[in-house]
Amino acid sequence: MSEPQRILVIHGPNLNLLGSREPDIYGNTTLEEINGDLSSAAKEWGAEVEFFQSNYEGALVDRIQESQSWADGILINPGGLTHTSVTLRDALAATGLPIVEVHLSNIFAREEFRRSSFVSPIALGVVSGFGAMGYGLGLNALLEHLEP
Ligand code: CA2
Repeated sequence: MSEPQRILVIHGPNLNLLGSREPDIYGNTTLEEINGDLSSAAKEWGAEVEFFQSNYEGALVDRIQESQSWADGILINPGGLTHTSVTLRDALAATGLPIVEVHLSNIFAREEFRRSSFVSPIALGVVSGFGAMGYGLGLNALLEHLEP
C-alpha cells in the first residue's frame, strides 16, 4: 500500500470567527467543524491532514516554510491576505508544493477589491463560493492531482 498523502490545511486571519458572525456571507459552520469534516474525509481517502490557523502573516509564512519538509500539498483559505499579500504568495510558491485555494464566499461576486487574488496564479486551482463544502472539494481535487 502507498504512503498516505500529507496535506497542510491553512486558515488565514479572522477565520477563527467562523460560525459566530456574518453567517449570511460565511455560513454557520465553525472552523472546528470544518476541520472535523476534513479529518473524516481525509481518513476515508487515505490521507493525513494537519491544520493551522493564524491571524498573523508571519506565523502563516513560518508554518508554510516548515511544511516543505513533510507536506505533499497545501489547502489554503488565505482570508483577507488573498487580496493583499505578496509575502504569503512568495512563501507558498517557494515550497514548490501544489496549492489549492479555497474561499467560502464567491470572491468574484463581491466587492471589487476581493476579485483579485495574489495566490490564484500560483495555485493548482481555486474553489470559491460553495461555503464549507468547498474545503472537501478542494481536498478531493488536491489528492486526485497527487495520486490520479
Ligand atoms: O470567502 C472567503 O473564504 C474569504 O477568504 C474570507 C475572508 C475575506 O477577506 C475574503 O475576501 C474571502 C474573510 C475571513 C473572515 O471570516 C470571518 C468569518 C466570520 C466573521 C467575520 C469574518
